[in-house]
Amino acid sequence: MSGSKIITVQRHIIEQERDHPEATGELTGLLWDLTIAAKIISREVNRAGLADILGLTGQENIHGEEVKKLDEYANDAIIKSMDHGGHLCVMASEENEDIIPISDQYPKGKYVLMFDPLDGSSNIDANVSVGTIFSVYRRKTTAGNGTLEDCLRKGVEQVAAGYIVYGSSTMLVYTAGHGSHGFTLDPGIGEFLLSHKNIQIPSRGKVYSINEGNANTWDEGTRKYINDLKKVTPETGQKPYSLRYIGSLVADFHRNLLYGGIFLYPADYIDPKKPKSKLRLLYEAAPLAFIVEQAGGKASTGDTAIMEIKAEQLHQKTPLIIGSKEDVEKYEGYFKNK
Ligand code: FDP
Repeated sequence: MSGSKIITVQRHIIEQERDHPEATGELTGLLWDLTIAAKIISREVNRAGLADILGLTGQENIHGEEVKKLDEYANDAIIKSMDHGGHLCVMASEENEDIIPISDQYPKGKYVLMFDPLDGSSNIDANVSVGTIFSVYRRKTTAGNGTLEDCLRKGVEQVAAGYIVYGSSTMLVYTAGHGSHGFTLDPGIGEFLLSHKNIQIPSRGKVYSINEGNANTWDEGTRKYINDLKKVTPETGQKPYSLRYIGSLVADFHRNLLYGGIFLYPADYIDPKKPKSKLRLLYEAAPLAFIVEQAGGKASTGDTAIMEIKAEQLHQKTPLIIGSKEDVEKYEGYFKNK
């Protein structure tokens, strides 16, 4: 074992809170509860490949209950870990059409939790990394049950955000506004240990991540930008960027956060009067934007900062261009001049 300190996520959150004497400890409790949900989901995701032989999905389990699909399982795990802690007044999930109230039997807290329980779940049968994304806001209403108004927010109002990537190991990356920090789950002791302190995304990367099959649906600016990334200019030494696209947002984002690069999911302009986006503002774009900004990167629609968009609907969709600062800024130049 090397000489560096071993810091669990719990201790890290508590120490961050100590730097803020006004903190009540509620956010610490909330984030702690979330790590429990993350461990439960991680265990289940790791067993996914055994589903057919052990009869884990689509059949009845030993209690006679039908076993749920993993995304539903993850959704339930988060709701059941979070609803009774007294930290939340309302939740919203990518899996639920409406807001999720806190049951009358439980105390209400001052925070709002929004989450995508298992993003990229269409990849799960191929053993590709998937992830959970979460976002925390302070409530706007003052008492009782939280409302839709508490959920329809601007990214800049987030107090914490994070994701868990279930990959070759399980990692949690979170920010509470003081840098983005990464923790790796040690399955032997069941603890997330600090492995990536104060992550800084390189200001420029060598990788772009986009579904190029959609090229014919892109706006002119995006098409030109992607074409230019592939150019070779011997005079300036510019080499083509490499394409890396897993098709699982958390996994693509996580790789680019650590190595540098740009992830793009632009709008579909097949009908130029009605551009259509795919990714969700509240459950995907805003939390990842908070994390990337805390790591020195940038997130944009092409002409607007993701963090500045006020949600009008719970499941609102947005274009998402996210990653290394210089790469995102360069894209914005192309997008504006399209
Ligand atoms: P999925 O459809 O597998 O759930 O938001 C959902 C998402 O995955 C992201 O994780 C991923 O980045 C994106 O969709 C992939 O979309 P395309 O298949 O259209 O490339």
